Amino acid sequence: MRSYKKTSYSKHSHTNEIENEVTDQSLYLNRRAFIEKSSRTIGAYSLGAMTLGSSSSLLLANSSLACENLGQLNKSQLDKGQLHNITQDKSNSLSEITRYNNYYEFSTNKEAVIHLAKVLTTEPWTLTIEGEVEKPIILDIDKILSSMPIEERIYRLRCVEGWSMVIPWSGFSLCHLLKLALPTSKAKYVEFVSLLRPEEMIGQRIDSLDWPYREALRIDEAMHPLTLIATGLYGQDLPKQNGAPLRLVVPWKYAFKSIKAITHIRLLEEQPISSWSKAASSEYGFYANVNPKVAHPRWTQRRENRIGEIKKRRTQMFNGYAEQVAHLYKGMNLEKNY
Ligand SMILES: Nc1nc2c(c(=O)[nH]1)N[C@H]1C(S)=C(S)[C@@H](COP(=O)(O)O)O[C@H]1N2
Ligand SMILES: [Mo]
Repeated sequence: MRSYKKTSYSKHSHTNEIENEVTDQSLYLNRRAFIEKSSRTIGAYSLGAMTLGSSSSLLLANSSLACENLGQLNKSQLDKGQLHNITQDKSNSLSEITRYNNYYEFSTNKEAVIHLAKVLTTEPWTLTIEGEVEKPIILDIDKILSSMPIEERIYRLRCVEGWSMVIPWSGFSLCHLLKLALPTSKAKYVEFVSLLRPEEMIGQRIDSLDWPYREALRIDEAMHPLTLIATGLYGQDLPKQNGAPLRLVVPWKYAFKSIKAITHIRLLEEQPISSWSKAASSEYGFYANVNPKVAHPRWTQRRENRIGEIKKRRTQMFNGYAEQVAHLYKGMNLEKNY
C-alpha cells in the first residue's frame, strides 16, 4: 500500500506560527542547558542500583516487577555524561518535527497531517491495559501524566521510507506502565491499538490500512528501558500530529512500529498481526529492526535522508542502538526481514 514518494521537505509560510515555534524551541534549549548543568552537580544518574536478569520470564514470574533504568545500560557512556541524549546528533527543529508526519488516520500526505489533526479530541482520554495480566486497568491520561516518571529522551527516528529525524521526546519507559497491570507468565507479546474515530480521523473513512492501527512487540522488547511512551516533545505537550496524548517510541525499529494515539495495550500469548504486516507482510515484518543490510523489496535501506540535510547519511544497524539492544536478537538471522 505504502507508495514511496520522494517529497522534498518544504517549510511553510505561516510566519506567526513559525516565530512561536522558534521561541518555544529556544526557550526549551536554554532550559535544557540549565537542567543538564544542575543535574551534573546533583548526580542525577547515580539513581537505582537494582540489577535484572535478561530473561523476561524471570521478570514476569515476579509480581514486584522492577524496571531497569537507562543508566544501567552502559556505564562507560554514563561516565562520559553522554547517556542523557543517547544520540549526539543535533535535534530537528520543532517545525520540521511537526510539519512532516506520517499519520494515515488523517492523510497519506505528510504535510497535510498538521492541519487535519487539529480536530482530534485528546481529552478525555483513557488507556486500557488488558489481556494476560493479573490486574486489568483503565487509566485516565491525567493519572498517567501525574504518576509516571517523565524524563527527556532524544532519539533518532528512522522511517522505513528512507528519511530520519532526531526528536527530543519527553515520556517514560513503557515498563513502568506495564508493571502496574501485573503481566502474567503467559504474556509473550504486547499489542498496541490506536484510536478508532472516523468522525475526527478522516483518513479512517478509506481503507488505506486495516483500522484501528495496530502494532506489537515481543514482551522483552516492550520491557526494554529504551522503549518509550512519549507524552511530549521539545518540553511541550505532544502535538496531535505526533500522536497525542500517548505514543510509543521504539528507536531501534522502523518508525511504523512507533504507534500513535494509543487507547489499548493488550498482553498476549500469541504473536498478533499488525496493520502494516497485514497490508504487506513481505515489506513490513513483525520485528522491523532498522538494518542497512536488509533492503526493503522496493528500495535499499543503506542510506537515509536526515530531514534538513542535503547529503545522505549511512543508516546504522539498529538505528545506532545496537549496543543497547542487539542482545535481544541473539541467535536470530538478522539478514531476514521477519
Ligand atoms: N496510529 C498511527 N501511528 C503511526 C503511523 C500512523 O499512520 N498511524 N505512522 C507511523 C509511521 S510510518 C511513522 S514514520 C511515524 C511518524 O512519526 P512522526 O509523524 O511523529 O514523525 O509514526 C508511525 N506511527
Ligand atoms: Mo514510517
